[in-house]
Amino acid sequence: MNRLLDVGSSVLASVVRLGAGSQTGRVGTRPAQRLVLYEFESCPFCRKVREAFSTLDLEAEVRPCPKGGKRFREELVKRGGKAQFPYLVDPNTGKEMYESDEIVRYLYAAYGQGDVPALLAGGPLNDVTASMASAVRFGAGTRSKASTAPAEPLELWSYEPSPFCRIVRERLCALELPYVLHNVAKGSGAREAFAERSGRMMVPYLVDPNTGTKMFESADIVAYLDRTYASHA
Ligand SMILES: N[C@@H](CCC(=O)N[C@@H](CS)C(=O)NCC(=O)O)C(=O)O
Repeated sequence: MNRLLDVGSSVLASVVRLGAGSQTGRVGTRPAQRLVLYEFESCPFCRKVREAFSTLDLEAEVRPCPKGGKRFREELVKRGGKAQFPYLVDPNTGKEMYESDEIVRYLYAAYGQGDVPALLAGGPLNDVTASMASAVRFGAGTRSKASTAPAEPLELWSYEPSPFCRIVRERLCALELPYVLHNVAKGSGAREAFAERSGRMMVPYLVDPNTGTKMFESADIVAYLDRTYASHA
């Protein structure tokens, strides 16, 4: 896709969702262990859950499940019984669940302050705008592309509505690359440590422990992911 159209449509996706996930808020108890999320980037229901993760300043171990993908879809069917996304696993409480609205309510009860903000609460308007955000991205991050599985999950510093982070998450998703999602929205308690570690406060930032790669710049990251993991049969 032409870069201008790519970035412009990604900005539009965030505008349609009124920037949900750009700022932390109503943050509560911190989980001892990272939560696990089966999802795919363009799924509107998964989007609402990722927005909640970003707003609640939570990290996730993301297992991308694009359509046509095998790596984690089959794992989820064995685990939860069906291929429906999103699916949350909380190793801290042993809870596992389908249904985005239920997941968002659970996250706010366990790791927020109870109430769910209007922008993330259930309701047709939120589902429609979350779907519109996928439509303006032409469904990027929906279908799998053949790839080699990494031995270790990658790590991405991101926040949900960043147009550049979205472009990277879409590719991680299409390639079914598992990754640790470090959310660093405005107000995040993780920002300072991240800036110290990476040298500047800018996202997306990718660390690939499999190759020792550390990099900024969405276009470069996407090119790196394709070069390193996409199958070129
Ligand atoms: N009511 C569910 C709807 C979830 C849903 O319909 N997810 C779609 C993706 S957007 C799905 O899992 N489709 C099956 C598939 O992708 O194979 C929720 O809010 O979580």
